[in-house]
Amino acid sequence: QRPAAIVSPIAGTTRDVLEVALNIGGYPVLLSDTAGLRDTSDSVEQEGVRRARQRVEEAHLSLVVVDLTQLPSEPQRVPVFLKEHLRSILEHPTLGQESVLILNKSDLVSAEHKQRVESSLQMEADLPLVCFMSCHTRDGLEDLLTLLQGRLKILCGDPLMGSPSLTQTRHRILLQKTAQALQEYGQYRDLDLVLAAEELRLALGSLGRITGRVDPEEILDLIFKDFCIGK
Ligand SMILES: Nc1nc2c(ncn2[C@@H]2O[C@H](COP(=O)(O)OP(=O)(O)OP(=O)(O)O)[C@@H](O)[C@H]2O)c(=O)[nH]1
Ligand SMILES: [Mg+2]
Repeated sequence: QRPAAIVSPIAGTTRDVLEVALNIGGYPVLLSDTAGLRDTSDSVEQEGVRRARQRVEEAHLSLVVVDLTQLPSEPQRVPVFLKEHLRSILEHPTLGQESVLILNKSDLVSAEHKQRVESSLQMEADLPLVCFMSCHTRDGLEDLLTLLQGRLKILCGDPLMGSPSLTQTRHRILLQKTAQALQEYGQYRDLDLVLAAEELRLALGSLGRITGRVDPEEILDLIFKDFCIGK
C-alpha cells in the first residue's frame, strides 16, 4: 500500500513490468504492474504491451483495471461492453476464470450510478469477479484485499488445512534432521565424497519417512554411477 509506479494522466505511462512483493493475508504474492493493453503506434509502448501480455500468460491471477468513467453511461450496456473489452485484451477466454475486474475511479461517479452499474453486473455469469474501488480515496481497497485473499486461498490451498503445514512433531523433527544432513552434505561435498553421499542418504531417509517415497538402492545406484565409487 505504498506508491510504487509512476502515475500520470498520459495514457501509456507504464512500459516496463514493475514487480512488488506483497504479503496478502499471509500469502506471498508477486504483483506485476504492466503497460495498459491497448493499440499503439509507439514502438517502445508496443514492447511494453508485448511484455504485459506475456506476464498475463504466466500469472496465476490477473487484475484487469478499467476506468469507470470510460464505461457506457447507460448501466444496462456495461456488461456487454466489459465482455467485449475483456475479449479484446485477453487472448484466451478461459483467463476470465482467473481474473478479477477492478472498476477504478469510483470517486468520479455518483453513488447512484455506481449502484446501477453494480446491479447490472450482478446477474452476469460469464464475467470475472468485479470489484469497485478508488485509488485516490482508497475506497474499496479493503474489499479488494479480502477478495484477493479468498482467491489466493483457493489457488495456494489453505495453510491451516491439509498436509503441507507442520502440525506433527514427528514431521518437524524429521525435517530438522533432513536440513541438518543437507548442511553436512554441503560441507563434505568438496572434501570427501563418501561422507557427502552418506549425508545425502541420511537426508533422503529422513525426508522419505515423511513422504514414504524412498528407495535407497535407486539413490545409491545414482550416487555410485555419477561419482564412480566402487560398490
Ligand atoms: N480520480 C481518480 N483518478 C485516478 C484514480 N486512479 C488513478 N487515477 C488517475 O488516473 C491517471 C492514470 O493513472 P495511472 O496509474 O498512470 O494509470 P495506468 O493504468 O497505470 O496507465 P498506464 O501506465 O499509462 O497504462 C492518473 O492521472 C491518476 O492520478 C482514482 O481512483 N480516482
Ligand atoms: Mg501505469
